[in-house]
Amino acid sequence: MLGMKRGIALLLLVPALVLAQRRDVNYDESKVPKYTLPDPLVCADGTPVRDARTWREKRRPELLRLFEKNVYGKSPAPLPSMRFETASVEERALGGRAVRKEITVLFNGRPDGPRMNVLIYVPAGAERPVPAFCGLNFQGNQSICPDPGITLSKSWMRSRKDGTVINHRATEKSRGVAASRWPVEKILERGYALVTAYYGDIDPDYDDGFQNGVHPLFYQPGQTKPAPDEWGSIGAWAWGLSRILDYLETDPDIDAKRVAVLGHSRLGKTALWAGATDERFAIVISNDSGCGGAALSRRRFGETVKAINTSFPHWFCDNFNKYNDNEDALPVDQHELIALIAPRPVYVASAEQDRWADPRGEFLAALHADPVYKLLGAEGLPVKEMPPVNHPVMGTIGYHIRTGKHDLTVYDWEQYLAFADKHFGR
Ligand code: GTR
Repeated sequence: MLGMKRGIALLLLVPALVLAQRRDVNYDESKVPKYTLPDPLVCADGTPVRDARTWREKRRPELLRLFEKNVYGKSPAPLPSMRFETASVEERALGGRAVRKEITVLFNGRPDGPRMNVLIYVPAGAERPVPAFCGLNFQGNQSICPDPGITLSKSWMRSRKDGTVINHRATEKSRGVAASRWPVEKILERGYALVTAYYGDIDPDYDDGFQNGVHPLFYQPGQTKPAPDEWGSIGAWAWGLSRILDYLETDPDIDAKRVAVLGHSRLGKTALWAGATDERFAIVISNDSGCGGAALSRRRFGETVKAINTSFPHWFCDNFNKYNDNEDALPVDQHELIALIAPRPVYVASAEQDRWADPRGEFLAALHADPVYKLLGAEGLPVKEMPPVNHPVMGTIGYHIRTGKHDLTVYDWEQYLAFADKHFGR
């Protein structure tokens, strides 16, 4: 009884706490505290990194371990029993403009185990293998395009008042609801394949103590949840992107050496971590990823480490909680996450009204990753100051801030297509 009362009191308290937090968020540039960023080109033992070899052999592995231990947690290797099954192929999808395929990834090889449904559109008539954009979606594969041939997701989803998700299951009404974020025909016309999967197939996005999704497949005897330095949900989603790439390496239609990984918001954080941990991703694109993504944690502008750990206790590893209101103690900051992608092309995008994600902090992280790109002989970021809105810059590091709100838009995609054309030599 007492437990129940406490439960109810907590239930009442949590939204109040979240509100209080949102009220004292800092949106005032003059109130950004003074901070010193860790130098990506100085090792933990003080050794300066003056050549590519020291970066590759010493500093890069060290930074990767620091991010695993303190931020996202360490992810396991895939199970040898993992299997791919072709669920459907339609040679004349989208009025003949595309081949549509659906692939099931059985994470432990068993049909009753967790599975991910991957949707692939390959441009019809293109010379194959083609390069691809690959990213997770928020509301099921059927949400990205009104194509009636896409299998409706049966996975758990957050219910929505608009009738697209009822009782945690997607409805027919959800077909194409996210189409503005996925300009499929434009991507195909430009000669790229599009590869996507629902992020909840890998791990449903709520705090259940990691009893569902892929985490339990990897528990040691007696283990019931990830250790403080083991993967949270972002780690799992990024791991899932790598499993999609494992499949793409077996698909003769796709050039797996030219796959750009992209994501919006929490899935932008995920795309960056996937690109940092898996060097097979040739280009990495972060759309409005914010705190725990491209934005510098030490700025404490908009969403903070404490705010994100409070609202989403399952996204990062448990050790990340040590940095709530304690950002200066972090042995890394997010510019070093971008640096882990070097010298591969990376694009960071912000939106003017998306102050919660700290656009300036996202730009500065890209800027402070630049020395690593330069050390490795890449062009890096071609500017030193934040460009005006709607003025994209594209070196090996790309950046734009566009007008408008937190979203993934056709404008964003136009820049990503141009960036991929540039780097894939098209
Ligand atoms: C917000 C969260 C952000 C961002 C966003 C999203 O509530 O605070 O960090 O990830 O969700 O993913 O849409």
